[in-house]
Amino acid sequence: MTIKKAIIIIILLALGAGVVMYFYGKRMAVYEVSQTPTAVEQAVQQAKLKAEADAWDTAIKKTQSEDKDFDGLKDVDEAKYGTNPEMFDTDKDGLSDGAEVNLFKTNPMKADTDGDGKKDGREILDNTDPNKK
Ligand SMILES: [Ca+2]
Ligand SMILES: [Ca+2]
Ligand SMILES: [Ca+2]
Ligand SMILES: [Ca+2]
Repeated sequence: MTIKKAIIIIILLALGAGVVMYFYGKRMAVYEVSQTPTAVEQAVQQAKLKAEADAWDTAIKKTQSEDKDFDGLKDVDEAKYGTNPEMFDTDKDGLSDGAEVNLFKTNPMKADTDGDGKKDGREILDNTDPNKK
């Protein structure tokens, strides 16, 4: 092996090592960036959370403007049924006004819709029909 050949081999080896180190360094840089959220990503995340919170807030306010006592019956409907728009369970039978009207079809103004001596809420718990004696 001539000295010239040996030098060329050494240069090639050095180049190869340099290329490897170069790509390794780049990969590490990419890895670090992907592990640490950038300020932009954090801002985007925060904006998303805020938008979500705002959406909830709007939804709650909208519900409250239509259904003050959150019983599932809108204020306009409470006026129709004669129930108290500020009372969750107007006849105090254990069922909310909304549940009586929409779910059980019982009278939201009468604690004992069928008059059998058992309140509507009790009948639902006992699995009996609150609309039938
Ligand atoms: Ca209501
Ligand atoms: Ca009720
Ligand atoms: Ca009732
Ligand atoms: Ca009853």
